[in-house]
Amino acid sequence: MNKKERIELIKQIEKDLGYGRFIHTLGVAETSANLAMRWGVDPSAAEQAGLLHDCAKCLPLAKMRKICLKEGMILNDYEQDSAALLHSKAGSVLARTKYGVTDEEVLSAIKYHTTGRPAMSTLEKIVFTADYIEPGRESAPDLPQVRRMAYENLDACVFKILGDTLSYLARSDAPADPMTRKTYDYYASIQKLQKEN
Ligand code: DGI
Ligand code: FE
Ligand code: FE
Repeated sequence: MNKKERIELIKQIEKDLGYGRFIHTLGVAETSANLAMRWGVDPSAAEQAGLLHDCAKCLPLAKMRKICLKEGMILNDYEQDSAALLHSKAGSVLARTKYGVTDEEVLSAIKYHTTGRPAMSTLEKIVFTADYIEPGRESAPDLPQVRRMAYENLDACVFKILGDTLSYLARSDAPADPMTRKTYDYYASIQKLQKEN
């Protein structure tokens, strides 16, 4: 994004989101850019992904479904009825069609920001993590520790977030998407490998 595109995007996002969601979005964008500086990826791409990660969040579920289906996406039974899961997929479509994003890495970071996926790119891990640790978040367990981990060991941080998310879903009787479990299992193996070496 150049300077003008950045300003236009922030203006547009402010219009399209509720104010609370907009403030969260700014937190995720700034945190993503900071993590990008720490982990050696393009801060501008990270900021763009952060700004757009929840761009579909304020749409009705039926609209999210329509956006995904029009794109030929096949939705599983968990996604069909869950705005919590669908907004990231619909968001990646809107980022391209409505906000003109062409960078596939950015689109993918938006698409997987809720469930993650095995073997995420650094940018994907950054947006996934920034969403959880941005300054406006307050309810997650061990936040000070998770925030520090994000700057020390990104894979360990992603694993911790996935574990805590699965516990939270179990406590709330919400079904975990198979992708969230698969991502957890993958990062569990990565952690095991890192500890062995
Ligand atoms: O959109 P945000 O609220 O900023 O954050 P998010 O995109 O990470 O979505 C968070 C919500 O999604 C949170 O309430 C937990 C929920 N979630 C995360 N993984 C899963 C999930 N919900 C279901 N049903 N299944 C999952 O695997
Ligand atoms: Fe989200
Ligand atoms: Fe978010």
